[in-house]
Amino acid sequence: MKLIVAIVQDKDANTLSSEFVKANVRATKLSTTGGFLKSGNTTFIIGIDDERVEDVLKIIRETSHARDQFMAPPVNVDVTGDSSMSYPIEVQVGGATVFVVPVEQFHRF
Ligand code: 2BA
Repeated sequence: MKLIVAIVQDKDANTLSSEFVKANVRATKLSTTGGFLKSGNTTFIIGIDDERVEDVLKIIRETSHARDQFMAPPVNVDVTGDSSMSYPIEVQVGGATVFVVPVEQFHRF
């Protein structure tokens, strides 16, 4: 068994949830926050048999889209107290960041 941790953009999360239900993949959806953009994203945790890992990755790959996003860096203030304008920078986010890790034990009580 493997644990798949998939971080996706909020915009793709509902479609991905529906695809998991359709494919009979059990998943837990968490509201998370990206450390860099400090904005919301969605993390799915999925416990799945080894032979179904590729199916799950395919669903995630086909449902998650890369998008360009702008972020405003913090305003620079120097020692004299003068501030200088900082310009928005563009970063490409996603499609999905996925970790696949082995599961030592799985219980449902
Ligand atoms: P964020 O940390 O908010 O990062 C959003 C996007 O900003 C990243 O997209 C990347 O394009 C850019 N970025 C992140 N850190 C950067 C840095 N130090 N310098 C320049 N650009 C940077 P993705 O790579 O697609 O990541 C999307 C989200 O996936 C991340 O949101 C974070 O929540 C998660 N993530 C990505 N890599 C991770 C990792 N190694 N461990 C844990 N979470 C990760």
